[in-house]
Amino acid sequence: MTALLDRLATLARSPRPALVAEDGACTYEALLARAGGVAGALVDGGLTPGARVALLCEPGVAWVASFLGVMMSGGVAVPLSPLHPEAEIRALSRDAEPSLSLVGASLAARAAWTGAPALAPEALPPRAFEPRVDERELAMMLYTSGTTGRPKGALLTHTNLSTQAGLLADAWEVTRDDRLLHALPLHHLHGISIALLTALWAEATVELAPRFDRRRIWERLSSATVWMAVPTMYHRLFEDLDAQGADERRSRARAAAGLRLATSGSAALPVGLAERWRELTGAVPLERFGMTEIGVGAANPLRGERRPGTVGVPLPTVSLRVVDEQGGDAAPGEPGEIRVRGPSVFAGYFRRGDATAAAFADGWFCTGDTATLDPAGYVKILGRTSVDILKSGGYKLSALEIEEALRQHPAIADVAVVGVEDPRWGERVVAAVVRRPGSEADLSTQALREFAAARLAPYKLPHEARVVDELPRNALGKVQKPALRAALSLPARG
Ligand code: MLC
Ligand code: AMP
Repeated sequence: MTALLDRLATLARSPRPALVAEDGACTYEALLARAGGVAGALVDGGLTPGARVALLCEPGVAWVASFLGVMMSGGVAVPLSPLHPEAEIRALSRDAEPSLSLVGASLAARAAWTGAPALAPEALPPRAFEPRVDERELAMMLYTSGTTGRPKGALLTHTNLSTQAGLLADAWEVTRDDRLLHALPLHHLHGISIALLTALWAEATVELAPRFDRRRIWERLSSATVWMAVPTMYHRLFEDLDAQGADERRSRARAAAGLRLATSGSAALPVGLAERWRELTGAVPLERFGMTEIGVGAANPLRGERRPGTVGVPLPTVSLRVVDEQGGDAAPGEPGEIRVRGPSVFAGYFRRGDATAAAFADGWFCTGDTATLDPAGYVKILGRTSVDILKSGGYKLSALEIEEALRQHPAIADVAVVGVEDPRWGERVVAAVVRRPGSEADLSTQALREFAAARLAPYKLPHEARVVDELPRNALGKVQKPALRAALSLPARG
């Protein structure tokens, strides 16, 4: 058995509230019976250990029961997002080749997009199910954008998920008395593993918001003890706060100050935003650094000194180095690449032995993040090594994937996508396009967003499109993105 499933098995009779969501509320006992129903149905449906199961549900009890059910069945959960357009679900499903899919009743019309026989989790009768799963087996595959046009499936084992949940529950002292307000998307590590599984590990209650709705989050914060967010959410919360009258601002400040813990991750938290949260609540958010492939690597302490502008110190069980260009450990304060080793590091990319091999050096996972380590061991992230990886609102985006989608436009001869620093999104996605001679099509930002929306999730669409005469290229024909930024009078990144 696995540590996480073992722990959940001990909660199979727990009357404590596990979830409060749009599609209902349930105790641990009810949640695990529903998860058992899903696991049993998958096994009855012929699922073999290690086979992939696509998961397409709105956030809610059905999503969580489905996810846990796949884990219990020995299958590999492949969470897809209701935000994804048809073309993206079909492309990811072609890559994942799921044996079965679990598609929520409200999304039943999309079941065919997964290319697999679909079960509706709401229709599966609860039952007791005893998992027979080994720690080393795969539990989940998450699609992550990278320096190739197509997202890659990152494979996470039960050990990865158990280690992470246990580590974070310990580090953040999460207990059954906590109530986590959860508004993160459920197709990425932050929402699934860092937030949801950590809370379930500790038998805490999770309030799953159907989406990030600023007003509703402010309303619900007063009954939560823990809030986990990406920096853009903090920015959006302040935008909404600033629009309120004095009384409402005071009452919201009281709600936020009542939280035991507010964390930030997935992108850099601007120091000014951290300080505003401190003014409001008395403490800066606990900032931590993570990645789909490694889980949370470093975190500021719950009780010790939180240093704004840093992501804290490596978590126990995480070995973290900052490696200079010569491949040795960088001196304190000197920049280098963050490399990580330990039980939370993933098992590799699905059917991409080449990419997996390229991601490791001597057994260390190479994050592509540039950072310094100070003498006290605090990690400060300076930026990323690749210009083609952007972070907008906490989502990792591949410039190449967005370029590929725009290149399908008949009036676009050439295109390059760059990230530009932005107070709300962290980075804004700007596309420079070259018009095909003779074409008169509308290449405005709105027109290109509408065009690309059929191919890409809404958060991948360019915030801005600029028509240029040509793209600056070097002698090898590679677009010079720093020069392009300068030509567009966009500030340099980092
Ligand atoms: C929404 N939009 C975005 C966007 N999010 N555009 C660019 N980047 C984004 N991140 C678009 C919408 O489609 C919409 O377009 C317009 O912006 C306004 O949408 P909204 O719904 O009002 O935005 P909002 O709800 O405020 O969304 C912001 C957000 C969301 C922060 C809630 O982006 C989000 O959930 N981000 C979390 C990403 C995440 O979980 N990353 C974790 C990766 S794991 P239009 O055209 O309709 O106007 C990881 C490891 C780790 O990184 O360490 O955690
Ligand atoms: P993802 O691939 O979506 O899991 O995103 C992981 C990436 O997010 C990391 O490689 C970092 O670039 C970035 N990231 C996560 N947390 C932080 C943070 N606290 N500060 C800066 N960057 C972060």
